[in-house]
Amino acid sequence: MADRRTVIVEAALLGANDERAADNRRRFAACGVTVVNLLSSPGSGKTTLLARTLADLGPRLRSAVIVGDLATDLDAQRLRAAGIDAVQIATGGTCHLEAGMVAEAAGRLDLTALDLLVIENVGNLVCPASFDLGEAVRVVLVSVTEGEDKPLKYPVAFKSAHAAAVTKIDLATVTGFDRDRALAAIRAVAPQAALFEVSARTGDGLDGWYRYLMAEVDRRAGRVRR
Ligand SMILES: Nc1nc2c(ncn2[C@@H]2O[C@H](COP(=O)(O)OP(=O)(O)O)[C@@H](O)[C@H]2O)c(=O)[nH]1
Ligand SMILES: [Mg+2]
Repeated sequence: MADRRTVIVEAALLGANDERAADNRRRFAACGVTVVNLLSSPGSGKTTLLARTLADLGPRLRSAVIVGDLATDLDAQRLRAAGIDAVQIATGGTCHLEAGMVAEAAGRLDLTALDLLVIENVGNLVCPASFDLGEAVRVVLVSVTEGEDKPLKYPVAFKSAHAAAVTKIDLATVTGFDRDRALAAIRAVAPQAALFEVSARTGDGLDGWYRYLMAEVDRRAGRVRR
């Protein structure tokens, strides 16, 4: 009985979230903004990659970030220090962002003035995977310091991703990172995902990642860039 009640409550929660996510998706499309939901464990390098990416693409792309954490606005402060418009959501203990929180935060931005809105989700490879935020593109990061098996252990986040990036590749040698095993693990659970290997520190691999993002933005804006 207890189990059945748990399942029913979860289904209702997810159903309500899905409706709000569908509202968000319509609103984002109407404003012509490409929305990316960025998922990873805490510390995989989401904020660092975003700060560098959006600063580098700044001349070509109007962007902003909604960032979720359990507490503090430290990430929003870091992003603003890099010249990026950022709105912080403090979830107060909730381990993921929900579509309603994103709707409220998006209301504080002029969406029509943006090409790209990135949502940095709460650092967690489990809960955020189940909550649609209304994004067009879902990206999951896994760093070389986390071990090669994480995609196999936390498959839901990878299965639902349009793109996956291995981060901190500048640390691969020192951590004894087994690249072939890691890429095979990602490929096994996320054969659909575009795959990148990047270092936000050295800049390695960022070109391909930038091309992917720009192509996603241009596709929605109906532009062809050469
Ligand atoms: N060596 C190296 N360290 C990185 C890289 N990206 C992030 N870091 C470091 O990893 C730590 C966590 O990064 P952060 O961006 O806060 O991760 P988040 O929790 O996923 O947002 C910080 O100390 C960063 O300086 C990278 O490409 N190379
Ligand atoms: Mg962060």
